Amino acid sequence: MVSDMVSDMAQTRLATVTAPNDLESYWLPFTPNRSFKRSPRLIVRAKDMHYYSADNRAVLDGAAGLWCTNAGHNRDPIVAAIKRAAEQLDYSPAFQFAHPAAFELAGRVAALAPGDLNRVFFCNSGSEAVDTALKIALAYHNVRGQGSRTRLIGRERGYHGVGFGGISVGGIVNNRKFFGSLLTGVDHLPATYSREHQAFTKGEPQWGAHFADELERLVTLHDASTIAAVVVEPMAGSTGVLPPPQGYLQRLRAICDRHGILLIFDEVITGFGRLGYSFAAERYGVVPDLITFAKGITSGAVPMGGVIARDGIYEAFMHGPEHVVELFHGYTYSAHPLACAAGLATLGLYRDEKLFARAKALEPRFADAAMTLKSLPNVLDIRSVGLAAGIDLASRAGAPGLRTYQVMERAFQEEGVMVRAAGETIALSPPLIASEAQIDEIFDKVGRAIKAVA
Ligand code: PXG
Repeated sequence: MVSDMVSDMAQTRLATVTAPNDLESYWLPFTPNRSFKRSPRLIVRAKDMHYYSADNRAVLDGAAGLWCTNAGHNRDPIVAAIKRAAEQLDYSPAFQFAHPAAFELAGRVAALAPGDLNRVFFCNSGSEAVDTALKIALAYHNVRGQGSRTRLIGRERGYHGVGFGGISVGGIVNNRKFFGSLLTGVDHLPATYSREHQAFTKGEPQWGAHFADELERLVTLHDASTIAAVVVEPMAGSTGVLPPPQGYLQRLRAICDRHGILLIFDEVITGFGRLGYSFAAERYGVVPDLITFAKGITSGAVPMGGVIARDGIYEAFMHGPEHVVELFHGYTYSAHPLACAAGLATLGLYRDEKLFARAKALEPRFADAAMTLKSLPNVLDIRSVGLAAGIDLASRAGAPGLRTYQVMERAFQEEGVMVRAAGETIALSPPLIASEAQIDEIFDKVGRAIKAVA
């Protein structure tokens, strides 16, 4: 029979795939594949503050993976919790059924969030969290009879993942220009950064709150009755660590309130301690309507993301016949048992080791260490907030991004520290367990790498 032949062939292929150890099959994300494959950077294990490369070199993690391993790597309680969960319940359907750890984790996340941000929707990544939040915002207005509110406002230099929603409200040209017309009805606030007014600021710059008033301009242009939501990162991470100007987020909140526009904080990076608090919303004393999170919820150990909504948003959906789905949205792996187990263990570690307070206490030391690089060649600006720092380097003539790429490579291969190269910025965001000595070590090593490629 044909079907038998097909399955025989498939079986043969499976049997013959015996790890040819070829670098070609894997198409790496957000990576220059050809240069990577010429000189691969392979990580084979990790523990606490260090990675170990394939040639068994210890590499200090200056970036918490991709801003996610906030509790450090391979922490025993997280590993044990994942193991236990895998043995007990590999999967239970996310729709129409649930498992206890999902409720427990939602409750713990809600307890960390400020104000009446009490309802937690789970997904598997920051990109999904952003799409989920944008959809909740649109549907919220719709179920309240304000279906004309369809417009979404993002911000230049914003990063909100790579779904079509996220790249539409995002403000990074390379993430947008290849991908067609994106979502329609999107507009953008200006970025809040000005080197002229803000260079070498520790923490939130004094200058720039007025950028929030651009939202009033967009309301005048489009009319509030067409605007559903504004989404911003409280601190823009991916485009180079841009802390919000003092008073900026408060002003955005006030303008949104005035016009019935939902305010979404994308806290995929700022959530879970990066700025010394559970969420940036707490640091800035601003309660948004929706918070997106991911990354630090499991310290990167299992993919997970989610959205926290204020009570009133959830309640707006709880109408109509009780057997009918209220929000037509969700993922096969929403609240996956392994992710929930990892999340619970991670939040336990944050609590037991007081890691958010630790990040806050380390902030001045971290900022001082960052600023020691001020006079190195090609350094144009250094910004820091919480345990995050961005170092802008002058680009090489005709080769944008090359200098930071070289610093990243040199740092990894020669100095034994992992950093992120984002455009013309080197970004640093170590796990919150970093010691003072390790913070100094990170900046010493980065400084040597910057000098080496000058
Ligand atoms: N929102 C924000 C604010 C993010 O920073 C996402 C959404 C998307 O998350 P996922 O899980 O879908 O990747 C992010 C992700 C970097 C870097 O080097 C930043 C991110 C991811 C990878 C690298 O700055 N942020």
